[in-house]
Amino acid sequence: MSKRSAIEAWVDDAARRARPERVVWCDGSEAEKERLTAEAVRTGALAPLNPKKLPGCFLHRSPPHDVARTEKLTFICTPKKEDAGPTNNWMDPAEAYKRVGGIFAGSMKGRTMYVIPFLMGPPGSPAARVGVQVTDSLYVVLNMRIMTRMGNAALEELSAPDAFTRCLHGTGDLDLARRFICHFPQDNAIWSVGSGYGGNALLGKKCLALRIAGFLGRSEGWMAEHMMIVGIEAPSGETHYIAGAFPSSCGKTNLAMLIPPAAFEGYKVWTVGDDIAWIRPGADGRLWAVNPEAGFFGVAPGTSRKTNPNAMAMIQKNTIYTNVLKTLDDGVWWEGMSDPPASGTDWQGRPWTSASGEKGAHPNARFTAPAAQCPSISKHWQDPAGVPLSAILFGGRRARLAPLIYESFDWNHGVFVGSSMASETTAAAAGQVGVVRRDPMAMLPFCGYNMADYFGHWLAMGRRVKNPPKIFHVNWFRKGADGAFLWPGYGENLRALLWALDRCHGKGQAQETPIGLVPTAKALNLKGLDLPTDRLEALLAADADDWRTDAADHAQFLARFGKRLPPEIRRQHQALVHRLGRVSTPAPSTGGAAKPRKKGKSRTVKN
Ligand code: SAT
Ligand code: MN
Repeated sequence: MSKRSAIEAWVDDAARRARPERVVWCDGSEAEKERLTAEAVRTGALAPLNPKKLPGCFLHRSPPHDVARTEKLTFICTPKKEDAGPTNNWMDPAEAYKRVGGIFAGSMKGRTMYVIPFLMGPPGSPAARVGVQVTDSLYVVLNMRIMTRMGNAALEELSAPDAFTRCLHGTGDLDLARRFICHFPQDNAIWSVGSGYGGNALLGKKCLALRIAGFLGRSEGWMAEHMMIVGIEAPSGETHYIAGAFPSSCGKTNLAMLIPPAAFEGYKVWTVGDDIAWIRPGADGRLWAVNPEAGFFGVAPGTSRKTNPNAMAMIQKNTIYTNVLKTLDDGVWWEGMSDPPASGTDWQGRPWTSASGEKGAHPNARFTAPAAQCPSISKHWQDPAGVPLSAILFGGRRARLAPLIYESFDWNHGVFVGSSMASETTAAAAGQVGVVRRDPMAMLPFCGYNMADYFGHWLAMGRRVKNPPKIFHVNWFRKGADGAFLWPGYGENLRALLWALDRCHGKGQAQETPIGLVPTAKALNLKGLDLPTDRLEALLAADADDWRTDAADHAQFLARFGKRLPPEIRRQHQALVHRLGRVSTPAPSTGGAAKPRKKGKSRTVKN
């Protein structure tokens, strides 16, 4: 069998089902990009933008009911329901193939079916994986071209004729009643119909690189995580890498591209990835991470020259903008980018004025830009071996509860901390925004199998490596009694990252509390930052009552997994409850070494 024959047979099968007028194989070339872009402009899928201001940039507007991932319509189709677990929607594979197949049948009549071979991961990397997506959406093709290595480059990497993920996508009629995003981990296949948006339709991203890859990684001994990857270069020239899991729209892109505050001259921050990390053990006993993607599908609102100058520089050319406002001179704008223009065309194509009080851009408006255009891109971002991880961060949006940063006691406790993650929901997924939900490892919507087994896999990975990264929890979003954020965030987050790296190197003062190791007030480098002592104390405090309430809520969440929950996670929970009951959580002391408070057994821990 030739390398292409299994792909050809599968594409023929897809074409027999969808009955397109023609089938076009994408090669990933520049000439093809020009041709397809012109076609997208002709059909209205893309609108040209000002070629002087934004060369090679285009605007796409989605129908208003197709602007975010639809988690309710996303299914894991394992033969046994228990294998999908209580946190996933499950559908019997036979039923899913029938239902989705029924909607897909004949859906491309009179249309073109594009065949996109694509590679996730650096070329030549043992971590890289090939997928083939069929789709009738030019918008999807042009986004996949940025987000993956598309075309011949992917076919060259195919290790065996059958070694590709089958990604079937059809736009359908976009009716929510006929929208399904189905994953078949056992078949290495994804069938998605009825949406043209982001994670629902760019099947290399969440569907392959997290849900299917996670399933494969579990049996093959690696991890597919919803993590950005960043390198911090010290003035000495040494660079250390950190991976961080945060839910969608919680600042992974900003963190991966941060600019050090003025007081940190000589530090450089290098971007490896902003959304997904594939992590595997290296021969040296450390964990190594690659970014499987080739571009950034970032949230536009809130992105500005102040919050993320690297992203702003990156998206000035060759970028697809989705659901942003178009200015009168064919530029783009979104809330939080700059002072609003007086008028323009909003994300739904309607005339808009700044006085209207309406949003110009959708809160989940996006830019799709090639990673290579990012000024802070790491020279190792395509390294086949990846980068070695010193630390892993878990974080969410939590107005209360979690301190700015704390360190877990060890790997297993870190996994437990990851399992306890919670965050306020954002516009990246359809549904209510701002409600706190449990989102372990930021993987709740992306875990392709039973999450209890996923926790087990995390625990097992820790046993496999001699020098696992240290695990921290961060919260940039804590608010004071007045409802204002306590921490300035953005570039200033480097201060917390440097404390984490200090801890990895046997430095950095910490205070032991029931929840983990919290920096002493003096341990954070606050040079050049005007942060009143009471704000710092509030940022680092862990209120025992709040934590007891949270532990009870976490227990309820964990109970959903029943007997399948690894005993170690239960044991960690019991230990936390025990510590919280026994020790009153101290507020951090501002006077250097911490003093135990009340009956507490808190102490300063060197490392
Ligand atoms: O829509 S995507 O899943 O691609 C973006 C996100 O939610 O992180
Ligand atoms: Mn994401």
